[in-house]
Amino acid sequence: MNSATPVIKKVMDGGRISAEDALILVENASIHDLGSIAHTVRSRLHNNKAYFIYNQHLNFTNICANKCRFCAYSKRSGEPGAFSLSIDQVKDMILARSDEPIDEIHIVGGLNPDLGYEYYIDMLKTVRKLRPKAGIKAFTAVEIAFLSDEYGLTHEQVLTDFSKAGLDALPGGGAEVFSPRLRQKLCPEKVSGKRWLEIHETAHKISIPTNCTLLFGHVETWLDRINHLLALRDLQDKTGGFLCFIPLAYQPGYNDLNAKGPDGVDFFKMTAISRIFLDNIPHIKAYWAFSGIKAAQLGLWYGADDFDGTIVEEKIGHAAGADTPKGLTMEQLRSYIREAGFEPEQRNSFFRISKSF
Ligand code: V47
Ligand code: SF4
Repeated sequence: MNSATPVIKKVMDGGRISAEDALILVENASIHDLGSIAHTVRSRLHNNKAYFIYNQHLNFTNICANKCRFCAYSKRSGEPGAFSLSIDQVKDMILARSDEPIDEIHIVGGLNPDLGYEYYIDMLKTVRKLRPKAGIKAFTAVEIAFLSDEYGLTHEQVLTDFSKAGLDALPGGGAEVFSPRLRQKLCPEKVSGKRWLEIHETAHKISIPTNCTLLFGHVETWLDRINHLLALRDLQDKTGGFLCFIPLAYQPGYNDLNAKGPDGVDFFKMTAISRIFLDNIPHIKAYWAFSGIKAAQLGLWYGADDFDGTIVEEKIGHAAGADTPKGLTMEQLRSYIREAGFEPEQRNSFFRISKSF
């Protein structure tokens, strides 16, 4: 008997698998079996639905005090291509699309010490005023930690100030891989995995929901990946505040890491094991901007239920050579989902359905 058989049975019976079980699955189950059980789990939760959102990405600066080895987006102040948007420029970017019924503004940036704490508050208030009904999903735990250190505030204070200024949710970036050994290699200046988790726990405590991610397909092993998923699942057992997990496919261009990036089989196995293992996180995202549209469509058959959104315009993966479009229209999103064999459901930042088709 294949050692994966009892683990497959456990999943099919609705049981929770251990980290050891997950390793057995990824090492011994065929990609078809993995896809099939991930699809069963996904269908129990979401039937034939696949979600998407009308969103706008806003990257307000690429100047960053860190130098993560996988990042092609960040620049030093004064370097050619370095930029920071003024609050008026942020306003213009939001106003330029005021005729579109955008449901979410996704805001992230580098760690730029020249902006000041009030800049963040002003930006949130400005966006909230111009887009009173949209969800504002802004600032990774890495940015929250940076502001807390820079301005001598607790994580809770920063999150509370931001929530009062309009913040609705935190994106999942900055988690990378929690292994301290790998973080030392990949992003030695970045906050530890432990602190990333603490910030999300604090956000959940004060009713700010968050997303979570894993950057995969570079120098990490399956054991590193599963340990990362286990830390997320443990926190979710405690707080229930994660909305969605996003396996972020590493983009290998123009950065110092010199790693290859995941191939198709790796992408589908990673998506499937995420759905199977994270039995307490409601949504798994197939992030088309990093995986490619074709892989994201098939990702919906390997456990994913969310297709992200229009984006316009994705900058972080594209700086690292992503060859996907920088954005999609709502019509394109609907038709990619339909052509993949699923029912498109337009959602908001909290994954509440705003429109069925
Ligand atoms: O934290 C940086 C990653 C993240 C590369 O929460 C890279 O809904 C791949 O977190 N290859 C930001 N990834 C993106 C992110 C995200 C995106 C979409 C939706 C949500 C959400 C979150 O991008 C960073 C870092 O992990 N990143 N460089 C690279 N070369
Ligand atoms: Fe800075 Fe984020 Fe890039 Fe790291 S991944 S260098 S923290 S912008």
